[in-house]
Amino acid sequence: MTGTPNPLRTPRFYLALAAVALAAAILQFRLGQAAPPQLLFAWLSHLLGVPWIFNLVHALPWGLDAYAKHALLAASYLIAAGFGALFALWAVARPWPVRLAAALGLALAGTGGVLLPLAGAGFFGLAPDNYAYPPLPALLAAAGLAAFFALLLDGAPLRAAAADEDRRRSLKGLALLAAAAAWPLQLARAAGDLWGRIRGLAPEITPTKDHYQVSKNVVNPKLRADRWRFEVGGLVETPLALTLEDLKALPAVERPSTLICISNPVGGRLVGNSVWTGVRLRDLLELAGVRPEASELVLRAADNYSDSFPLDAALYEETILAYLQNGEPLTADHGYPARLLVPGIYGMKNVKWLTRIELVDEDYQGYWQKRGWSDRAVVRTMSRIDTGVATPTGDGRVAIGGVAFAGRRGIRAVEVSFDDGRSWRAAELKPGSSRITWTLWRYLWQAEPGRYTVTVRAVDGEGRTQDPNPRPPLPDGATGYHCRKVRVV
Ligand SMILES: Nc1nc2c(c(=O)[nH]1)N[C@H]1C(S)=C(S)[C@@H](COP(=O)(O)O)O[C@H]1N2
Ligand SMILES: [Mo]
Repeated sequence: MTGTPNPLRTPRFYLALAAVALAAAILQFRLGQAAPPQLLFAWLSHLLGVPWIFNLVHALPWGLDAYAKHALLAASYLIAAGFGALFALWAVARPWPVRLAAALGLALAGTGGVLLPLAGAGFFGLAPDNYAYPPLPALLAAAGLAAFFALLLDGAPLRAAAADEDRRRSLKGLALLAAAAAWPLQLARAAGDLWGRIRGLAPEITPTKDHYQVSKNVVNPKLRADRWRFEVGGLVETPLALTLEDLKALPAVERPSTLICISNPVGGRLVGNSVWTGVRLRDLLELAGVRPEASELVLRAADNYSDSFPLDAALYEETILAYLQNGEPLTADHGYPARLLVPGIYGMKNVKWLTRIELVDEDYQGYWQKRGWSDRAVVRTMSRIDTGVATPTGDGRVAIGGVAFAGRRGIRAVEVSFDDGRSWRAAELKPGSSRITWTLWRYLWQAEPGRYTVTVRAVDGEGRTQDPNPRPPLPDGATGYHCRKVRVV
């Protein structure tokens, strides 16, 4: 064997491939640009069926479900880059016209399919109007690709194993350092009042960074406020077109409101409670003048998403077009510059990146309804145990807790059972929640160390106890009691 080693036989080749795929995926997430892997994802999820993917993603342990889309995107880049590299390797040994054609083809595919979409110009330059245009990513992606091909041509093996050993040791050191830094933080947290001290219990107001994030998109749109318009049309007297400035000039309301995804499984984390600020939708509808025939609203968004709900829900005084979450402008993932919040119905009807509302006089089937999910989508009563380990209260007892939510009906009571539902004991409710927010609950008792199986159920504001029959999220939202092992140490 002489000459340059076969790149396919070097670990560096595969490392470089993985690094480029990961870098492209991360870039795409940071910048919110649509690219071919998104189309591939849409096609795959269509082919495999959405419920199947949902179940698979929800089954992932350790909160990995939050990274499922990143992994999928990285994998699709990896596959694309792998095919490109194989094709290049095949072409290298051919006569020059084939080499030239292959080089042109790869350059075209790379530019039109990767660089332009990453730069915000869309797939082969076909930009959707609302996406932003940062020029930097194109350069970064070009640099990444150049580095990749440089690595590919230089087939040298990885550094010596000793260097690896060093790296492993310093990683271990870093992990220990992080763990040591986390310890005083834990202690500081334990000093608060009991509600705040129960380990694992969700805070009443979910910080934006912890608020669950769901959308149909692999990559969410990043809209520019200066180009954004919010329109009201259809069966109205005066169609409206408002800028973000116009919207902010109208009287605003602010209140906490709980959002829950219809695909949230029993005990799941796709639920959050933020403080939202915005304009009452009914004020906007009053400005436009709703015609008497109108019975339903169709909501359309910049990501080609749409959904609908009945006019009476639009007129609730808590239904708002929000532009602040927890006092800050909406983040791109939560719908910047504005999104709808309508209490009592599942998250999917709370349209983000909202661009248009149309009043119509007939039933409309939105994005998820066409895929089998409920159209009425009224939130079912749920309750969750947040604590895997009970917290000592300091007076010889231990505390467990969680959240309960019933859409617009409010929570009247929460009960826990230690004998699989044969007997129930009343939990304490944290005062101060509203009808449209979740309610925190806790239960304190004198306990011997050991493992306990705890079940929880809630009673809504209309006096109805949560549905005990286990049902999966599709099509109407999950039902059944949350049951969980709790340790007392
Ligand atoms: N434009 C648009 N709005 C959307 C979606 C979407 O894919 N596109 N997903 C919906 C779904 S399924 C849910 S559960 C909520 C989640 O809102 P959040 O990410 O702010 O928690 O947004 C809804 N609004
Ligand atoms: Mo959802």
